[in-house]
Amino acid sequence: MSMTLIKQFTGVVSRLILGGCLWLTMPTAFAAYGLNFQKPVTPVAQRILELHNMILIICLIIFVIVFSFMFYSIYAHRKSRGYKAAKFHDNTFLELVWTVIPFLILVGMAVPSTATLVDTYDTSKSDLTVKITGYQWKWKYDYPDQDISFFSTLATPRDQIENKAAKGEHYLLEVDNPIVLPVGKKVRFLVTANDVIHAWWVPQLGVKKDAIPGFINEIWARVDEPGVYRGQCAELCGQDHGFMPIVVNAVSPEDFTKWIAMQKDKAAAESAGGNKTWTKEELVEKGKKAYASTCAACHGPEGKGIPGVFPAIDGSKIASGPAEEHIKTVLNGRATGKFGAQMPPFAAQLSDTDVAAIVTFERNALGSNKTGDLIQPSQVKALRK
Ligand code: HEC
Ligand SMILES: [Cu+2]
Repeated sequence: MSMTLIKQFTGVVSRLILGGCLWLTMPTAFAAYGLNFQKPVTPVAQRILELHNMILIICLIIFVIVFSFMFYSIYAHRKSRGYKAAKFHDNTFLELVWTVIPFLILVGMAVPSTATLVDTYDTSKSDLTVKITGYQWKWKYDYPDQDISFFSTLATPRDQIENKAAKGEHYLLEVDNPIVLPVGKKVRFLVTANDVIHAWWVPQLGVKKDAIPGFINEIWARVDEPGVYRGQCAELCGQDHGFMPIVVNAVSPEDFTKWIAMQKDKAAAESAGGNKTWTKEELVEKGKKAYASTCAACHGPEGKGIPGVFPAIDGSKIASGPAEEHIKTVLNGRATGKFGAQMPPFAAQLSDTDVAAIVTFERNALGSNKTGDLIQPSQVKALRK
């Protein structure tokens, strides 16, 4: 290496170190970059944080000892002082020391790590079970014992995502229906997925679990402080993988009971809606909202699609042809192979009323579509397999 190259190199390194030191001394930098863990709110999250701190300190001590020793040796025994290296080998005592000490350190780290791991997997004696299912790109929460089930989708307005509006405080970390948990109760999560691999991750709960189609993974949390805790899907699960956040609402057991009752009322109202006859305005209004949360991710907020990947609904032959074909496409999905993606089936995700509303909206109020017909929930019901 030539002298100028060495000079350049040391210049860059010293500037990096200087910059790093300056950055570390700025208190705002810590807040903005979130250097530490988020505040733990479950016993497991607390244990994970303590484990992390302990191991970090052990690493730091080893780092300081090893590097001090190394730099001292290089400096004190340098050639310009005429130092001559000792010529010995096979020192049984030294060899024992450098085998036994690392072994003890490793055991010292393995014992608490394993204990924490065992704790995170111990889902026994739970008070409540919630099944979590990952979908592209939303979460479904089932409370089997309470007979409740709902979807949770991103609530950030499209305008914020496309930089047409200022970003909100919880940009991309807000949902329409948060998962609600009672504080002080051990909740067992059964985590799975419907299409591709997702991962349910809420840092403050100390929970991160892969959601894999065909498998059910178990994990648990006991939230001790009421509050709102946010997380995200932690898997590259498709084009909108950053758009399936998680919001956990931890409430008192009394509020939880009230919430359960409210969900039941909502479900009853929804199934009553399946039997009633709707007006076109009602359907279009409901359908517009449901389209935005369920279909717009692929077909676009204005139904323009993405050429070659997602067909446009605005001007689509199906959305202007016979209604039966349109409804069936939504219920059963489609994969003609002509596009870079598949249309997933929505029969299990959407109620008859939702499908009727979305299809009516698409046929009458999306882009230039204007068939003039309206679809009732009973028509959707008749087409379900
Ligand atoms: C994950 C992405 C995705 C989502 C979400 C999605 N679709 Fe699709 N959709 C597709 C793809 C891809 C096709 C083309 C499938 C094919 O023909 O091979 C398609 C096709 C369609 C078609 C037929 C269009 C035509 O002219 O061929 C309609 C109608 C439709 N979707 C409606 C909906 C509705 C209503 C929703 C919301 C309930 C929805 N889609 C949600 C990906 C999606
Ligand atoms: Cu995901």
